[in-house]
Amino acid sequence: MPCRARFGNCMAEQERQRLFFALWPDEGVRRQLAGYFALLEGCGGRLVAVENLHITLAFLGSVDGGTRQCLEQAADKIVTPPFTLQLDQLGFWRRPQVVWLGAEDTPAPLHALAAAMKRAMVSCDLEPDERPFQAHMTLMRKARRPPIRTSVDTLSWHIEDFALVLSDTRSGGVHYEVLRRWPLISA
Ligand code: 3AM
Repeated sequence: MPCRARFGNCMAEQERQRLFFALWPDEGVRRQLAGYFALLEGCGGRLVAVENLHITLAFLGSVDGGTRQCLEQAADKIVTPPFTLQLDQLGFWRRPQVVWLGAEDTPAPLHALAAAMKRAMVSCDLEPDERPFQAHMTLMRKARRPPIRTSVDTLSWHIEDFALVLSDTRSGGVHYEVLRRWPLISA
């Protein structure tokens, strides 16, 4: 049946949402992540709210309901085993002005997951980021200086799922809402 907006039942065709796939920490990991903020005191930027910390797997942009459905169906088919990410490095990207927490070693399942995300995007007619995936958790935005220390105490984060997240910009700042999670599974 064609969509007629005035009948209010055409969500799939009408409403666009700004979405991304992410690794989403639980409360325990978030508490540990907040411990790294003290190392960024001289960087001069704005700390990311603890409840917003995440690792982006793929930024999807502003998508309509049909595309969201397509992406969810593609995510249903992703088979990647759980893995542990050893977060052990602070880094600074000068141009986007972000300070991030990352890992010296990216586990193979994380590379596989990021690659699967790109394939999912292509299968839903979206253009994935051409740059190679670099796992990072943004801790600070609008940073002016790099952190003094780059090698930091390791946080071992065991990852058992990934999430589809809605990004909603409000007057008080950005708000993220986890819409759905998929468990990581071994073949
Ligand atoms: O995880 P990070 O901080 O690297 O910067 C945004 C954030 O990345 C990024 O998507 C993540 C979740 O919001 N992002 C926002 N707008 C973007 C855009 N137009 C974007 N990435 C690429 N293109």
